[in-house]
Amino acid sequence: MFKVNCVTLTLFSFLVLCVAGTAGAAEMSKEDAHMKMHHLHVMMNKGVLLATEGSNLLMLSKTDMLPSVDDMMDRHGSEMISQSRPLIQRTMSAPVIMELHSKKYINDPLLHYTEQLGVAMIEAVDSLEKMIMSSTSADAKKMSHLQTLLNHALEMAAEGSNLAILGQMGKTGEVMDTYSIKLGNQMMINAKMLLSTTLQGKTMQDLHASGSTPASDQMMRNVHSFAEAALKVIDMLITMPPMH
Ligand SMILES: [Cu+2]
Repeated sequence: MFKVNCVTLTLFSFLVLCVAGTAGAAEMSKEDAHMKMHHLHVMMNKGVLLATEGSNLLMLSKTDMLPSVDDMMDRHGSEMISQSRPLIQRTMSAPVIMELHSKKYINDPLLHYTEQLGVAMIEAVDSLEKMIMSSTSADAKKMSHLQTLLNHALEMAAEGSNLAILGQMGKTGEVMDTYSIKLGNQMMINAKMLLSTTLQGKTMQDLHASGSTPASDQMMRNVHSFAEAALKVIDMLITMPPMH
């Protein structure tokens, strides 16, 4: 009788441990995991915004429009750009990502997506860090203007993405959530249109015709490599897997 009880007790303990083990592995629900990933996407978008806003300040500081603040603008812009990459990289290696890697979400498409998005964003930031901000020639000034438009396109996409994510969190009631998602999606689509209009517009064509081509001019080459990287990010933001 005692033997049977022992076996029963052992089996019972084993079952309890199994159930406890399963409960431990499932403590992060899929919804919870996706919510965490989307929080990271908001931070990554902020990383991109730091670089584009910094780049705009830097370009403005080279226009000699207000020399008394040019130095400050230059310093502030450079600082913002330099904070961008660490923010994106730190987010990509956040403890929650490591946690997801080690659990059942290792094959979750959203985890893979986040990594790819980070890589694409770093490429765009790379491009802004390398940008030559010379505005001495008339063509260089025009290129700065076009770069501002391209920066704005990427900013609009990042901000639109954040609005869409905010709506998907589902915390502000159905009417506002739906509005937030719709407005965010529209901003991302408009961002893509702005980018391609800037790249293919008459001003760009005239610059190429006047000799400032990607092959002959370093600044134009930078503008185009940024546009390519920015388009990749915008496309990825448009196709971000929804939270639910
Ligand atoms: Cu061009």
